[in-house]
Amino acid sequence: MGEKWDSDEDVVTETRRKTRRSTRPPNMYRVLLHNDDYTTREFVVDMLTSVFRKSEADAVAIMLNVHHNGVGIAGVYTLEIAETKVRRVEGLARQQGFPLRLSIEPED
Ligand code: TYC
Repeated sequence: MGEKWDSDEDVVTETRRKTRRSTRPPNMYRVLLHNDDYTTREFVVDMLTSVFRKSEADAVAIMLNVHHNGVGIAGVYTLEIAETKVRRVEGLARQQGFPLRLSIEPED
């Protein structure tokens, strides 16, 4: 009578909810790279290889795409990783006096 926490129903409900939460894929975010007239091509390629782990060929292709179209995708990550990469690149860029801009947008 009135035993609140040991019914089979409670145990099953809590177990299922936790399992579902832990297996849901994380929300993903695009890191966008914006063109400007001052940041060197070499800096952009170097940060794409070092921070975004692109191959040299992919880095050059992304840089040229941004140079010609104004904006392009540097990579797609969870929010915390996207924010960390943006902060690292902005730090490197400012150290060298470049106005390079990046932004983050939800993938879906
Ligand atoms: N437009 C720059 C130049 O001609 C190169 C560049 C490419 C800068 C991509 C920023 O996100 C960028 N030096």
